[in-house]
This record gives sequence, C-alpha cells and structure tokens, in this order.
Amino acid sequence: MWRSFVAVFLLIGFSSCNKSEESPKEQIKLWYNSPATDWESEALPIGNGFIGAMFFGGVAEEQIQFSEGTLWSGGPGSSEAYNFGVKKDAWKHLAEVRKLLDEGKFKKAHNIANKELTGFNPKEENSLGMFGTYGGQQTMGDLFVKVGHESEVQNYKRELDLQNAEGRVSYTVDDTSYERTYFANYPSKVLVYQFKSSETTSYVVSFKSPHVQKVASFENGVFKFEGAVSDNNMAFETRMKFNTDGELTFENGELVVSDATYLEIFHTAATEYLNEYPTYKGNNYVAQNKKVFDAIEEKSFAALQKEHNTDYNSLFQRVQIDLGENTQDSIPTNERIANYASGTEDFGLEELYFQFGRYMMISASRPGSMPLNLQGKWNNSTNPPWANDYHMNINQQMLYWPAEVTNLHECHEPLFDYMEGLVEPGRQTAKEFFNTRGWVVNTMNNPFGYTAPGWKFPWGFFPGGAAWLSQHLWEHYEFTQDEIFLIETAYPLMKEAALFWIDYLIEDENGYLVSSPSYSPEHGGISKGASMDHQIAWDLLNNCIAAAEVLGVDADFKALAIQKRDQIFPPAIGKWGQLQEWKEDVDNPKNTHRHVSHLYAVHPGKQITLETTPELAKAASVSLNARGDEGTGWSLAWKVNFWARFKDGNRAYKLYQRLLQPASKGINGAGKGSGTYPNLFCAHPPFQLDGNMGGTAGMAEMLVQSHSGIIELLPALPDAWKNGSIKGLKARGGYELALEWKKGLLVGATVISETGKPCIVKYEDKEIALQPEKGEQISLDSELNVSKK
Ligand code: FUC
Repeated sequence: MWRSFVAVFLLIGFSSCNKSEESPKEQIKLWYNSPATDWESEALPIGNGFIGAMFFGGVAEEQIQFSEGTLWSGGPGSSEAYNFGVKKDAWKHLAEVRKLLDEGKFKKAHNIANKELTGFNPKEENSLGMFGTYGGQQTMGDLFVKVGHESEVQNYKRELDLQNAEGRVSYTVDDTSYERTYFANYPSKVLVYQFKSSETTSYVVSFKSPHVQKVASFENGVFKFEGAVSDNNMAFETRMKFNTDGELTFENGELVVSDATYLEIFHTAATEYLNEYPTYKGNNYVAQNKKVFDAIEEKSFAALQKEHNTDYNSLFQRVQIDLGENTQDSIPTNERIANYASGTEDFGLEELYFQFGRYMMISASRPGSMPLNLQGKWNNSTNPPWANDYHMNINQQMLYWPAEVTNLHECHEPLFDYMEGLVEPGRQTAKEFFNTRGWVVNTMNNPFGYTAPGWKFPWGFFPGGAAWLSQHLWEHYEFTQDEIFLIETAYPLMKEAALFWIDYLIEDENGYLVSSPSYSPEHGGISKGASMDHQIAWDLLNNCIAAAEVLGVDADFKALAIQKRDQIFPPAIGKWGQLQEWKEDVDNPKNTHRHVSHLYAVHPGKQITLETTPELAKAASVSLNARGDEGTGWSLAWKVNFWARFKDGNRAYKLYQRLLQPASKGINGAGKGSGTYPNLFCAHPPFQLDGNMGGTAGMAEMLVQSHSGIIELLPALPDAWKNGSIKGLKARGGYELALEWKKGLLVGATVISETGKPCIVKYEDKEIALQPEKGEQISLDSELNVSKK
C-alpha cells in the first residue's frame, strides 16, 4: 500500500520558511519604453471588477478605452422573438436520434439533432454583430486626452505595477516632466486617471462611444454621457468628474483644460441591466452613478489611491512566489518575452505571468460584478470574438481555475451569482430540449438566460455545462470549508444540476448509463456516449454524495446518486492504448484537436489519478501525447495542468514555456499564432483570458496538489525551478501553505489550518498525518518532520 502514515499530533508553532515574506520582490511590473499602438497586444489593463479599461500611454494623445461587464447587445430588448434559444418540445426528437445512434446511423442522427436539438437564434432581427439576438458584450467607449506639448519626448516609460495595481506613464519634454497614474478602485467603484506635469500644461478631453447618444452634458465639473445600445436599447450612463488647478471650459463637446499642473479624472459607469429573468433590466443606473459620485465627493486622489491599494493588496499580497534569481527586470516586458523564447532564463517573467493572472482576477471579478468573460472585462468592440460571452465547454471554467488555489476565493463569487441566474432559464432548457428535471446550460451563455444549445450542433450542443460549473461550487466549499455556502448556495444548485443527469442518462445494452446524444466539445461527431459527459456526470454525482455526507442530509438522494454514479459507463481504454474520447473506440491517433475533453477525469476532475487508477492514467497520457504539445492558448494551458497531474514537471514546464512564446499579430491585426502578447494577454488567438488563468493555475498545480484528499508538496517541480518558494497557496480542506525548495528538493513547509481538520501531507514517498488545531501553523522540515510547534 502506498500510504504509510507518520502520525504526529501537534500544538502550535510558527515559522515561515519563505524568504520572500521578508523580502518581497521589488518589481512585479510590466513595463515598456514606448506607447501602445495596438489595443489587443500592447495596451495595458486596469479594472475594478465592474469596469475594465485599457490605456495606451500615447504621448500627444492618451486613449483610455473601457467597457462595463453588463453592457450587451441582444437579449429580450433586441427582438420580440428572443426566447432564450428555447425550442418548445424539442425533446420529442430525442427518441428518434437515440434510435438512429443505436442503429449506427450517425449521419442521419446528426442531421436531425442539428435541426431540432439546437437553439433558436433569430439573427435577422439584429443589426449589431454576428451573433444575432444572442448579442455580444459591448465596449462603452473611449476617453481621449490630448496633451498640449511637443511630441518629442525623452525617458518614456509605460508600466503596469501589479503590486499596487497602478498603471503609470512618465516622460520628459525639454525640462518638463510628465507623469500619469491610473488605477481602478473597487470599494468606491471608480477609475481614477491622474495627469501631472512639472510646468503648467493644457489638455483637451473628449469621449467617444459607438452607441446611441441620448444626453451628453457638462455641469459643475462633471461630464455625463447617457447612451443606449442600438439593437436592444439597453441604457447606460458614464460619468467623469474633473479635478484640476487649471481652468476648465466645455466647448463643442470637448473639455478644454488650460494652465494645469494636474488633472484628475474620476470615472464610473453603469447600465440598466439586472440579472433577473426574464426581462434583465431595471437597474437605476443614473441613481447608481449619482450615489457613487456622492460618496467620493470628499475623497481626494490620494484617499482613493490609498483605499484602492489597501483593498487590492488585501487580496494580492496573500501569495508570494519566488522561482529563482530574477535577473531580467531591467528589460522591457516585450523584449523579455522575446528573449525568453530564445532561451534566456527568466524566472521573474514566470513569476510575473503567475501574478498577472491573479491581478486580472482581482481586477475583473469582485463580489457584485459580472463574472469574468472570455476577455475578462476588457473588450474594445461591439462585435467581439465569440460574443465575449460565457463559454461553458472549457473557457468559463478555466477562467476560474486559479481562484481558490491562489487564495482569491472572494473573486469566485460573481460566477456563483451568475450561475444562480442561470437556474430558471436552465430549467426551461432542461424541460424543452431534454424532458428532464433540473437545470442545464450548453456551450454559449449570455447575460440574458440563453442556456439552450447553440444554433449549430457540433459546437453548440453541450449539456455538460451546468454540471461542470457545479464543480466550482464544490471546490469553493472544499477550499474554504464554508458550510453556510454549501447549505445555502452550493448544494441546491449542485443537486438540481444532478437531477438533469439522473434523468438524461439512459441505459445501454449492457446496463451502463450513457449520454445520448452527446458531442465531445467541438470534436465530432455525434455520439451515444461522449466520455466527457460521463466524467462530468460522475464528478457531479460524486460531489453531491460528498456534500450530502458533510451536511448529513438527503439520505435517499444520496443513495440514488451513488447508484447512478456507479452505473455510468466508465472510462475505457481503446485499441491503441488511449483513453477513449467516446464510447465508440474511434479515436484517431493522428488527431491533434485543441479540446482534450476526455481527460476531464484527470483535470479538473479527479476520477482518474496516478495512484488510484494507474492504468487509466497511463491511457490518458497516451491520448495526451498523441494530441501533441501545440494548441491554442487555453489548450496549451490545459496541457500544463494535465502534465502537472501526471506529475511530469518537465513536460508541464515545456508546455508552460510554449504558452509564453511570443504571439505575433498577423495581417491587418488578425491573430496569428498562440502564445503571449507583449502585454501578457494570452493569444488563443485572438486574446482570451482563459489561457492566462489556466497558466496561472497550472503553475500552482505544479507546486501543490490536493485533489486526491492529500496535500502533495512539489508534485511536479520542473528541473528548471531549482530554488524557490511560494507562500499563500491554498489546499482543499481549508489550509494555507508556504513551501521552500533548494536544488530541486523540499527544504521545509508551513501548513496553516483554518478549520482544525486533520490532513495528510505528502512529499515524494513521505507522508505525515497532521491534526492541527483551528488556526494552528505547523512547520515541517525536508523529511516532513515537525520542526516547529
Ligand atoms: C471554445 C473553443 C474555441 C474558442 C471558443 C471561445 O468553444 O473551441 O477554440 O476558444 O471556445
């Protein structure tokens, strides 16, 4: 048996083995010595959870583009025909499709499914964008600030400081120095932009929006723009308050500021959107903005900056990472990325990438906000790629992979709020398309309750969406041990998502439960058993069973869930030793498709582990090898996580390095090549934040794993990370960890227990069982002996 316990019962003790606690990295910055010319790959992001803004740092003219997460085209206001994609009684075609699949008539089955089991999207009704009444997330507009000086500058620097969550631009013209500071304050719900100069300067400020202008005014130092999205009439307002020692005049829609040594702009925005089915409107956005501005009436730039820094650092500083000598900080980030690709060792860049993911999470997902979407909250388009929506067949979940393990559990909340809003429309989808109980969502989801399958079967039909999302509920509980959350929020949603699977799975000829019809995400064709569906259903039922046990409720449901879980068609090994993607053994060993859905059981699931199911794990690695080491941004990031779970640190690191490879822009700015843009945005291409988040999570997965119920230290440490430390990562069961390693070996670790539950800590072949008190900190040495009580 691989488990050999060294049981130790402990009292209190504290010592941090982590040197980075005493000497935090001086520089956690992205920086450049020229302004951005391209939004997607060069401009830098700030955000306060609600609003995401990108600044270019232009010298003669600054451009600050922004979008607010709720501003969308499409939905109920865009057409009377909008009905959440639901086709009434579509389920009546299920029996025929299932029969055809049983008879092996896949083409016929596909044709019916593609016609009848896809969502309704009356595109012709819509004038904006390619997604019809489904809509798309919208930019709100751009703020332009013309600066009255020569454009010949010296000492130009543009930076994003992740320690303070501040953007800065600085340069000199002749003997005058210019400095700008930008930050996005969550508690006060404002973005703040400050322009300073050592001599007086003039500015011309204008605002442009692609949306319908209803009212634009300037009164008492406040500019207000009220507008509406043209197709659905969704109303919004953005406000800016100006504070300066110069003179302010408003002419021809522009604000002229003269003789100023400083200009400060306090900026907010809101829309009438409400996450309430079925109308999704009713927020008093004008009153909301007024309240925000009333509350900052007495707050100075410095006070807002301090408030922001305190708020941000209460989250950001929880994790510190040190992967080795950091020698490249003095080189601009774009050059660092290029140098890294040509072999320069740059642990600082890797740390920066890790922390950038956390920065983006804090900047775009805070309680009360919409959840992260494909681009976080950063979108400069009215017709963004994939509608900049909530994609549930990998992307949305990946966006939140780092939330718990990197100690940002509060940032997970917007996803749960959004999920609660999906339940009612998701029940309709379950009823009309599948004739089941429960709630379900498919691949594409907007903020207007679109939970139906997408309008084409191969990419749109994915009933696993709600169950996969439900994993996040359970994980949040596992990491935080928050039983109130489990009782009030997580369990009801999980259970209802499970009801869908209990009803949808059907018995095959051998008595196994299978998902029919099903489609392995975006990788065809139609099947009577896509492995991912089975693994997701297994995971959800398994988590429901665990939740019912923790809560001591629902004995009957628990018994049913156990029976159903164990009857699901199990992961199968196919003819070339691969883990089968479908119940049918038809995997093509030459296929390198980006989705590796049948490995869900390895990550983010836990049905397959090296220790508990070694043969399946081997088969999964055969499949992963066949898929190769290339892929789109998020695909590369997923592979980092897979190899980490296979405890192959060097392979995970290889994929991670591939993720950081410079992504160039193709002709006319179209994306070309996956990897990382100069602004650290992950290129699918185009920019998708999921790859960033998957990369950050993958790094954590290389250093700590706890999915198997054991806290494993350095499970997949690559040879390249010889000496390092990390402090603040979380483990399931309610633990916070610090660890240090030298020459590739653990030097020591600290385990802080938040709840006082016993745990097992593992390093290589050593294990120790700990019984900490609540709040206790236990230090372990390299042999896992307790070194400090
Ligand atoms: C999934 C992927 C695509 C893209 C889209 C947003 O459907 O298959 O590659 O990332 O989401």
